[in-house]
Amino acid sequence: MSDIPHRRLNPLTGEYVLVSPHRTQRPWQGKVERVQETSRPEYDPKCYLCPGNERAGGKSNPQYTGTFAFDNDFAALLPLENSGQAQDDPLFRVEPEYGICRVICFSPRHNLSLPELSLEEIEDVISVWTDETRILSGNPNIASIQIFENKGELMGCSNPHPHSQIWATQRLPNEPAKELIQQRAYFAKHGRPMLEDVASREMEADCRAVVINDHWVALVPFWATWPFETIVLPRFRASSLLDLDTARRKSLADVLKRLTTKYDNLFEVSFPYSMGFHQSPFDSQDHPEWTLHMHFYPPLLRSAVIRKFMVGFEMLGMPGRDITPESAAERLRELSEVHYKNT
Ligand code: H2U
Ligand code: ZN
Repeated sequence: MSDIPHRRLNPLTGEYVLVSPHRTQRPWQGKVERVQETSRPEYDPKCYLCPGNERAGGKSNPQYTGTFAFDNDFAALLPLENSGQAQDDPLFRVEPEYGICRVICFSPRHNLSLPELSLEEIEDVISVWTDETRILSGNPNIASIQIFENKGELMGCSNPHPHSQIWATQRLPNEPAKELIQQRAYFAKHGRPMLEDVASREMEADCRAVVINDHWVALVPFWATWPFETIVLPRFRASSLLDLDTARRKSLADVLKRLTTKYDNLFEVSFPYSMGFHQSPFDSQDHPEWTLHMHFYPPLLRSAVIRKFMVGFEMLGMPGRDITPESAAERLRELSEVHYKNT
């Protein structure tokens, strides 16, 4: 199968991806292009996320020394319930949407990124994500919480200061909504959560796993679309961050540090991506079908500058890839877990 074009089903979304491995007989023959990374200061007086600085919205940041969370000054959603006008037209439907947008700084240090933080610092970030989830999920108008990091100019990130965002909404956005339908159907048919079965099958198969520890596995999914896409799965039952104890938060920090270090080492560049958690809906129903997981969607393909574009057939037909998920996983697995800046 590995050399012949085929399509693979993504059981989480119900959508297919086209795999065309014959197009890259030797995917790594091209020379690795390096980019000169400009070094950034620990503190940037012009950065709106650095401690003590004034933000674009006019508020000032405290002299924070660890993590720092605040309401997004330019929120995409407003905390006003049912304020807008609904329009029940089959062709021009409108539904008002309520939401809360937060920004979470990982560190006061302007020039660090996730893999460069200590394990304790990453654990603190996970604890803040968990606390935010607890508070937001207690709001009766919130049903879905997206925690994500947009990293790198390539991903449209506006500021290199290490930070993530949270958008909490009244309804499920498209991606979690698809995942809910698919996980529910699998659970109804097999009596087990889909992603628990994926994690145990992948542990047996051992050809797509990239980083493993006692509680977590990070792997290139069988159905990956982006060249070096990964999914982080728990090896225990959990449907949201609220289900993690201290040991599991600690070991998640370990997996995140090792995975993002490998990512940086792949092309020796601070690796751009969008990553985030998919937690169960917070809609006061039970969600035995749902497994907490993280997606990493990095755009780079062959070097620090050559990225994948989702265009042409991929926009009009279906997403596709040339290098197989198995060869991407092998490549990531071989990489060192010592950050290239420290060697
Ligand atoms: P990125 O993660 O894409 O870089 O976006 C940073 C967020 O920070 C963005 O949503 C917010 C923007 O609205 N922001 C503030 O809340 N205050 C500011 O002073 C500038 C940016
Ligand atoms: Zn900064």
